[in-house]
Parts: sequence; structure tokens; C-alpha cells
Amino acid sequence: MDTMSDVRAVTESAVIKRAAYKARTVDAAARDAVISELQAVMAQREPFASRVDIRLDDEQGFVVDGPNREVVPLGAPAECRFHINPLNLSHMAEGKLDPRMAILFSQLQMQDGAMRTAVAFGDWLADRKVVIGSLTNQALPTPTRDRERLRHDLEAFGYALVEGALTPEEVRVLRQRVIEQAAGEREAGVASVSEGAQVVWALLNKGRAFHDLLLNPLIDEFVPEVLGEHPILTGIVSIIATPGGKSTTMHLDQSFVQPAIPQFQTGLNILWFLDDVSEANGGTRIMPASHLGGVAPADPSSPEGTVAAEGPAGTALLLDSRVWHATGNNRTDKARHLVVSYLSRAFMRAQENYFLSLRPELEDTLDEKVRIMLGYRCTASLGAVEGPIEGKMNRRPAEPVGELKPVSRPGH
Ligand SMILES: O=C(O)CCC(=O)C(=O)O
Ligand SMILES: [Fe+2]
Repeated sequence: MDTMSDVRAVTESAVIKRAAYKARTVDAAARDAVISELQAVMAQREPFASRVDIRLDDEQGFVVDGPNREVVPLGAPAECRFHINPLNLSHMAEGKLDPRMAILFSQLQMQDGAMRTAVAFGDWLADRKVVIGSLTNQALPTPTRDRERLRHDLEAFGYALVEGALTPEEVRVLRQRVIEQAAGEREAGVASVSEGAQVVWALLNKGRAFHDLLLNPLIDEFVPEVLGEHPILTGIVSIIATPGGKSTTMHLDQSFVQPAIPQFQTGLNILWFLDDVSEANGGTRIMPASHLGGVAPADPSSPEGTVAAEGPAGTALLLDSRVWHATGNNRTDKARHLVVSYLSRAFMRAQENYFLSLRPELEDTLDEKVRIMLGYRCTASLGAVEGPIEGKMNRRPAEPVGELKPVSRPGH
């Protein structure tokens, strides 16, 4: 959920990022340094198949002519165009920034052409050989109560489906509260709605049932053995795949860990099914075994190479935070409701807990730079208040959104 990474959010954040980078205007010397870095890379590699137009800022840029192994001035024809600052371009070349993550968090901002060309360029630049979405030929996970098989599925494929994780009564209560809250938020004009989904954030403010869900024995059964003791809740939200919705952008729930470290899992996401979930109604698209690091999407905007997680209401999907996935496309006429609880390792927080200890009268006196250090800024989808808007400086809400119900009834 981190990563409520629909394309709309990515585009909005691109505007914010662009403004932020104005402060670091690129001069001709910086541009020439980048060009010589690229020329050195090109001399060592097989030619790159396409031509890409790279803008370091609004004025400085060049075209990488892959087939001819040359960097040429702007104006030459190119198959795709994107913005990236010199630091991020260097990080991409050094393999410290995955091009897919760079797109997700607007470090690489697509302007024109196919996303897959930009991704392929980033992989080529880092000399990274990625297998694009290859499916394993073993039997993929299906819902089961067999603990041994669940552990095997999680290790081998990066996900597992727990049959009967919720009782029918738990499903009923959670589902009703989610539906009511989602309708109440739409009516109050505070809903997070995108093309593919409605997300209800910060569920702990919105019903005791969500608190109680965090006490479900499944969490103690599976989380400490992969993340250690006392994990931190990164978020508990509901994701409603709305009828006719498109799939969201493919992502990892630990996308914010850069350079990517496939050897180290930082989180486990548990997706609780409140409806019967299938491929047709937007079952989570998963790239099996992608947690092992060798498999990744060619184009993060496409679900190619994935399978849909399916199971009856009451199933829980355990999802390793290194697995590529997205919300599926709901082709039915009914919404698909999930509650998603994402836990991270205990150390993924600050040492000093200023959210509790900062003297209230100091809050308004802090310099923006200090605010960023304290976590007021939403960065790489983290630190959000009612939904991540990249680059937003959050304030303490006067009144956080609480339990809501629609006031007007349908038809009235
Ligand atoms: O809506 C879904 O199926 C997936 C949601 C997701 O990506 C997440 O919870 O991290
Ligand atoms: Fe996710």
C-alpha cells in the first residue's frame, strides 16, 4: 500500500519534484560530466537498441543514440523522453536506483514514449540482466490451511494464500465498516479515489474492528519468523478495486529501499479478502518468485507476466515486500474490498520519537529542513497523512478523519 502508486499520483508528484529540483539547476559543466560518464559506459557495453531523449532540467539535455553508441544534441529523433537529475542518473548507472522505482517515485519522469524503453535503458545502463516476468513451472500457490505448504509458498514464490484466516462473522463486520466508511468519505468529499481504486487510509481511526484485526493470530504466526519481533505497522488501509478500474502501477512494497537489496526482506504485507476475489474482480496481480531478484516487469504500467491471487472471502494473502505486484483490473460490476495491513522490521523508524516528545509550541517554529528530518515530508510514499502525496509537507490535521457513514441514503 505504500505504494498506492497509481499513475495519477505519479504525475501529480512529478510536478512537485520538478519544482524541488529547480534549486539545483544543471549547468553546462554538470551536463558535460554526465555526457562523458555515459560515453564511457557506452564504450563498454553492447549498443542499446533505442534512442532516448534525456532532460537533466528544463534547459539541459541530450539524446542517447543507442544503436550508434553516441550522445547527440537535443532535437535528434528519439523513441522516448524523460526528465532525471544528474544524481539520479548516476545512481541508476551505478545500479543504486532501479529504473522502475525511479519511475514510481518520480525520480525519472516520463514525458513521452513507452515506459518500457526507459526501463530497458535503465537496466542497460546499470548492466543489469533482468528476466522479464518469467513464470515458474511449479504449481503456484492456492488457498490452503497446510502450514508447511504456506511456508514453502512464501519462500519459493514470495506469497501464500491462507484459507479461512477470517471467520464469516469477522468478514461481515469488516466489510460493512469498510463499505460504510468509503461511502461516508465520498460523501464528505475526503475520499481518495483514483481511476482503479478507492483507498480508505488510516483505518485505526475508523473502527475498532481494524484494531482487532491486528490481533489476528496469523500475524504472530507468520510475521516474527520473517521480520523479527515487534514489527512496526507501516499502514492499515482498505483497497477497493472499483468496477471498470484499471490495474495500478507494478511495485514492490519495499520500493523505498534503494539500492534494492533482494537478499533482505524488510516487510510482510497481509491482504485480507472481504469478498470472493478472482482474476475478474481485480485479484492482486503478482509476479511469482520475483522476490528472488532476477525477475522484474518490462513495463511497470502493464500486468504482463503476472498471475492473479484468488480465494474466497476470509482468505489472507501473505505477500513478501520484495514481490512485484499491483491491484488488478476489476472487470465485474461489483467492487472488490480488501483490508491491507503492512508490517515492517522494528528498526524502520527513528530513534527519538518526536511525534510523541516534541513540545507542541515548537512545532510551528521548525525550519522546513528540520521538518523534513522529523518526517513531516511524504517521501517515497512514507510519512503520509490520509494518503501519500509525494513531496507534500504534512501538518497535524486539526481533526483526523474518523468514523464516517453516508448521511444521505441512495435514492434520497
Ligand atoms: O489492491 C491490491 O490488490 C494490492 C494492493 C497493494 O499493492 C498493497 O497493498 O501494497
Ligand atoms: Fe503494494
